[in-house]
Amino acid sequence: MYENGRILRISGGLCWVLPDGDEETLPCVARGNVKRREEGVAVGDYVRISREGDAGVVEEVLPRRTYLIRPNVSNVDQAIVVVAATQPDPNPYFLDRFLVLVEHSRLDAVICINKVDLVEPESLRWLLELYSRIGYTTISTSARTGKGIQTLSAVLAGKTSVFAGPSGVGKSALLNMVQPGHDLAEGELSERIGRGRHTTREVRLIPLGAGGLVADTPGFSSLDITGIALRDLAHAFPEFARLSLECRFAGCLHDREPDCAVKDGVETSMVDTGRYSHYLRFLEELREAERRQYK
Ligand SMILES: Nc1nc2c(ncn2[C@@H]2O[C@H](COP(=O)(O)OP(=O)(O)OP(=O)(O)O)[C@@H](O)[C@H]2O)c(=O)[nH]1
Ligand SMILES: [Zn+2]
Repeated sequence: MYENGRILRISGGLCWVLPDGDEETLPCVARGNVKRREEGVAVGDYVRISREGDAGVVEEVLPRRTYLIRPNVSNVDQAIVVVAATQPDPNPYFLDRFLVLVEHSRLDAVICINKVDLVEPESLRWLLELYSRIGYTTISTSARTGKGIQTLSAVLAGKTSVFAGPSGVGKSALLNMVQPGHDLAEGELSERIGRGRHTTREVRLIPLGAGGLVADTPGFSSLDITGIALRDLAHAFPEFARLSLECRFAGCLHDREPDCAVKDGVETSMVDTGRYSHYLRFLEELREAERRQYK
């Protein structure tokens, strides 16, 4: 009889599967046909297993809904894109770049402004308003004071999430707040198998007390957008995608085309000028990459 489960970790040639309804992972080997899969086996995969004593066999990998590379993790529902209120100051260009990658991977994006203990709440209003108007869930947190951590836990509950965002914004600190002690277990394990604590290792999904799973390694670290097709870029801007139905041309790139509803939206302040200028910069970057490729 097969059981369903989820791969939380792959190491030492074993898949550590959390069977549905269980608390402990079960070490499993992959059946030959599973090993030979072109798509491979990844952390986050939903699998069917058969149990053999204290171990098991991965018999089948179920179709993936989403798939991220670096770190390789499948079936992620949402990315928590973290920016700092200050230290470092929020950079909307990089925030939009993360959002483009998240949208292109078909994940939901949640914007988390951390380190709110360091600023007056008023100074963040523009950022929260800009992104919530587009439709993003936004939360404000402090990993130092604990403000907003309950809200963050509620957002993570029942879903599979990755943190993303620039260096130094507090991604590790937030993970430690939502799941205290996950780091400790990691250190103990590394010691037991005789490696330093800071050796690179595979991504892991950490089960949260409040339900849900979160990757212990941030996603979208490369920020490379060149895999995105020109015509897909605007789909990664939800407010453009909505307006583009009104553009005169079906394939409108919202650049130099006449009768463009997105450009009209910039004129009437329906579309934020900063977001639009970031879009044009990304578009130019993609065109440049295409030119290099065909030269
Ligand atoms: N004041 C304040 N400091 C914070 C907060 N969250 C994190 N920090 C500090 O910011 C620094 C960076 O935090 P990290 O959690 O390492 O940031 P990170 O995003 O994981 O950084 P990388 O590992 O480089 O990607 C540390 O010194 C933290 O103590 C916060 O909410 N308030
Ligand atoms: Zn257009």
